[in-house]
Amino acid sequence: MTTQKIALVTGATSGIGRATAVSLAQQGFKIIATGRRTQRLQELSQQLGQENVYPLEFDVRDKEAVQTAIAGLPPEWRSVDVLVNNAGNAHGLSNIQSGDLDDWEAMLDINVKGLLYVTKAVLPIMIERKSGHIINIGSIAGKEVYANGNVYCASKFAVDALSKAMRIDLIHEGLKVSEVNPGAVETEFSEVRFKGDTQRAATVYQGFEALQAEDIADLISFMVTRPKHVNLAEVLILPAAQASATIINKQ
Ligand code: NDP
Ligand code: 8X3
Repeated sequence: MTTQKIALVTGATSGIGRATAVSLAQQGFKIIATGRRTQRLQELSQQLGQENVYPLEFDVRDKEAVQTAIAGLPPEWRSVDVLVNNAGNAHGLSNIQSGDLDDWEAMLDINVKGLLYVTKAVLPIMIERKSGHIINIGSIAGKEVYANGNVYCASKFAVDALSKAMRIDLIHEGLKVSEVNPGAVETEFSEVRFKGDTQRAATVYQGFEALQAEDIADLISFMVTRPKHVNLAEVLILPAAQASATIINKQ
């Protein structure tokens, strides 16, 4: 059996999840990398070494697929020490009266229910071993509502509530639960939000120095390598130019 710790990172095909997989691998973790884009999972595996990465393709909205994939982990990959619930996105940016039902469902299904499905599948492994650390990726949008953010903000407020609830419920199982709440991070996030409109997406990060995915990955690596008695329970991480969800010092 391996003595290396194992981290399962959802949404490891892009942005924060991908950078977290790379950073944790550099810290000596073996990585179960999940996402829908198989090709990208294979590329990550090639980059980090096939012995260090177990690519696991599933859509977090599909609870059977999530359960089957995690239950089917080979014994040497089963002892998940760290779960990074990162997979998620915003879909659209419009007021409540013109919001799109499919967008709303996608955000609630992926950001909230998907996080729950993955957590439910991984928890028995951690509880059995009385050890594990869950990191949920929330957002500043889970702390403050902003104009036209409605359902995305609601999904991240839910992540905030669930992180607090998990910390309470899992304390007697010996598990740590933490939440990372980033401000603006330059990833594919805005491309997804604006449905492939790369020009509009680029304007989000113009005029200031946004966080990079690696900044969040550094933080997560730090959090999961603290001594056993320490839990950084909740961290709000912003670009230096950002003061709130909507106040950004753009030049
Ligand atoms: P990216 O769009 O770069 O990455 C999103 C990741 O989520 C991809 O790996 C994608 O993988 C995965 N994902 C999306 N939908 C699904 C699905 N249905 N099933 C499985 N995986 C899915 O965005 P970020 O890296 O920025 O976002 C990561 C997290 O950080 C999200 O939870 C986001 O809300 C949060 N966040 C982002 C901020 C930002 O400014 N960028 C700020 C605060 C929080 P694939 O498409 O291959 O399935
Ligand atoms: C992503 C950050 O401000 O676009 O969660 O909602 S924001």
